[in-house]
Amino acid sequence: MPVFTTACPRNCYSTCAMKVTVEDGRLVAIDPQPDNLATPEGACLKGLSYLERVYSPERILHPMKRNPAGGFLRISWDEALDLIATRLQVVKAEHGPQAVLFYSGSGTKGLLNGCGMGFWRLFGGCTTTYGDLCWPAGLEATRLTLGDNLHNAPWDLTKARLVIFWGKNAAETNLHQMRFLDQALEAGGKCVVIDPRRTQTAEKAALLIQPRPGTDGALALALGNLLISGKAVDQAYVDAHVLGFEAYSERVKAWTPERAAAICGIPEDQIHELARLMAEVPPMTLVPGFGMQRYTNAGQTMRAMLALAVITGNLGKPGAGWQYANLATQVFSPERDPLDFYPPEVPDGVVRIGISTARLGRDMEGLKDPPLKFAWVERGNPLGQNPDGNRVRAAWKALDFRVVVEERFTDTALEADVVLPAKSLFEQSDVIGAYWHSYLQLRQKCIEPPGEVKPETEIYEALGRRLGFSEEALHEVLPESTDAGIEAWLNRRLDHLGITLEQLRNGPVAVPGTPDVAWEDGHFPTPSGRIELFSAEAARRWAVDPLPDYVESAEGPWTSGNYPLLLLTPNTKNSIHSQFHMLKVIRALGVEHALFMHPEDAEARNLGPGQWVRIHNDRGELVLPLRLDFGLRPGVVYAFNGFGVADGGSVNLLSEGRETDMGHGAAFHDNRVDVEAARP
Ligand SMILES: Nc1nc2c(c(=O)[nH]1)N[C@H]1C(S)=C(S)[C@@H](COP(=O)(O)OP(=O)(O)OC[C@H]3O[C@@H](n4cnc5c(=O)[nH]c(N)nc54)[C@H](O)[C@@H]3O)O[C@H]1N2
Ligand SMILES: Nc1nc2c(c(=O)[nH]1)N[C@H]1C(S)=C(S)[C@@H](COP(=O)(O)OP(=O)(O)OC[C@H]3O[C@@H](n4cnc5c(=O)[nH]c(N)nc54)[C@H](O)[C@@H]3O)O[C@H]1N2
Ligand SMILES: [Mo]
Repeated sequence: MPVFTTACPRNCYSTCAMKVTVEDGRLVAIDPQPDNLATPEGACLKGLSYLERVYSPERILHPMKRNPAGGFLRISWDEALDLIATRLQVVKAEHGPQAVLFYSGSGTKGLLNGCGMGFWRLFGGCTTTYGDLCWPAGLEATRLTLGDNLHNAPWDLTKARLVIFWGKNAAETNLHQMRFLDQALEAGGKCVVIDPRRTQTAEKAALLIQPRPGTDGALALALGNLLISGKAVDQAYVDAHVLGFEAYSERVKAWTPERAAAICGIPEDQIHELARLMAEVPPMTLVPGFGMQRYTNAGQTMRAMLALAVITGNLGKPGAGWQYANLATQVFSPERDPLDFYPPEVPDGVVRIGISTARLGRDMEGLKDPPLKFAWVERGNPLGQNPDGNRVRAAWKALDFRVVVEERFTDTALEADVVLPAKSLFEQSDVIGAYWHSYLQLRQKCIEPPGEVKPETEIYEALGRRLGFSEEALHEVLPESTDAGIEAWLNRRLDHLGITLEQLRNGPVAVPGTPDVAWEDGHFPTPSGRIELFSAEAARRWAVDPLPDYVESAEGPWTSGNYPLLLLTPNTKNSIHSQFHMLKVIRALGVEHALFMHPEDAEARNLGPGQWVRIHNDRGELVLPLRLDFGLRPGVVYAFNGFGVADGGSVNLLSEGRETDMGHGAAFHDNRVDVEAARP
């Protein structure tokens, strides 16, 4: 039976290598591919559930058209493409190409994803988004400080003696990291977790700090103060590499542990204890997650946290560092760098990069000259995953025509005029990178697409012909759609690295020249060439204080209005956003959309477990069953993101469309609500 080496392309830290067995053209087994040293144990439950997902009866296998009487009707590819081409020509003639919105999400990784924008340029242009829902505040904070986003190899964590998971729940979102943590702990290391929730990761912690959401900046500044006054600074490292240490020292003086404890709502002792660990247990690896960078003060918070690794000299050494994002695999140059989150200063005249993805609904409604009329969505589910869901839905419904390329009926696809069936990861080859390890991997074609499924490249090719584009023009932006054509296209992308597709077919290949220890050479590509605790660029670009600072997050203040509870909407183990949780094998494990609350808050509202509750604020409401969580910080509630109308509605019906202070991210967790019994 043929066995293929491939890799999971989901937007996830682990990006696991897998061995896939195919029998009679059907996937029959998924096994570990141990050559990826970051994921030798193989895929998680989600990865294993592809055996169900690919053949799920819920999968869309044919083009579908909205039925005016409700639901969708199967149509032929010819009818679907003719309909779309006609609508596109009308919109272009009446309003110009920029009346078309091209929206792409993070549903899958791959170099071929770049073809979409190539097609829309050929069309004459379009409108698209800037910013990103995921991680840009942290990326930008790190880039401003260190000059780039790189970190030590995943397995280097075994050498750390103090590991701090700060706003990261690796036990659920980066499972493979836990094995390296266990090895560090077995060798005598200690783990600290900082999270308002007592997560699965916290079960490994010697110290759990549960700050009030959005206040980590104050905690970090107080820790800086204690480290300096306690003489825990690595002065030689600071003298050699750091810009702005004096100014930073002055800044943190005002941050007494007492003041920070009051803001964070934590015992002062915990701040002293953590400072003592940071001073006495080298090497330290800080592992910040994406939790605290989903607030309006996120970038400044992340800068304040990163300063702690910098002043203690915990960079450029084994077992030390700041493990936020490792962009070593960003070695390809697509048309527009996916990490270029900023709207361009000079419009390019063809593509209007005019919508902040964090404010999708409001910005879509606000566009003029031309207004938006048509939308094309691929790899994304904006009606479920973008903030201010009601506003996004209203803006979406106000369009004349909507096309969604999808595997299944998401909240967004349910509101489309035409839904085109999307490939799965096993049905077209592509090369994928990662953001935790530095392997390039081949996401290899193992089976033929089922039903009438076509990969996006083929959809664009067929649509382009309908629109009258020449073969020559089309194939400047798209590969030939045969397997050989795709492979030749991918091989050309790999040329400059001296890596071939044949090598990748056998297993993951690390990007040449990536060391296990980042920043060992002490070269920091910032404007000054030094680590910038003081960043003039931060101040100029984002209008923030040039030093790390604590500013209250938008909905953070203790006294905030009518809505007393802070709603967090993190990720959960057996789902990736709006993917996986609908599968039977996953449901069997009890994945459910619920509101989690501390018993004290439930008691104060006379609510009990299992009861249906209404979670509400000025933006929207959601009715979910209540679950009690004794490990949660009182005053904080949470519900997992990723669920949609089929399970009662997305948590984003409650979130504001609001950007982070830097990087044009989305401040999802900056979100106040109240909860009451739902009326029967
Ligand atoms: N199983 C699974 N894995 C995934 C994903 C998934 O959906 N499911 N998604 C992938 C993607 S796209 C991403 S972005 C990553 C995200 O993975 P993580 O980096 O782990 O991020 P989150 O789950 O957003 O939040 C992490 C933790 O931050 C905490 N938190 C929230 N607010 C604060 C705060 O103010 N301070 C502190 N200290 N903590 C806070 C939350 O309680 C949560 O436990 O995971 C990736 N991996
Ligand atoms: N409230 C709240 N909201 C959040 C977050 C949060 O923490 N809280 N987290 C945010 C984060 S970190 C992220 S990354 C985003 C993720 O949000 P999105 O980028 O929208 O991601 P997904 O739901 O993972 O995937 C969207 C769709 O892509 C489809 N898809 C997968 N592969 C392919 C393919 O090859 N082709 C096509 N055409 N489609 C495909 C899947 O079927 C899925 O329905 O959500 C964000 N939303
Ligand atoms: Mo994300």
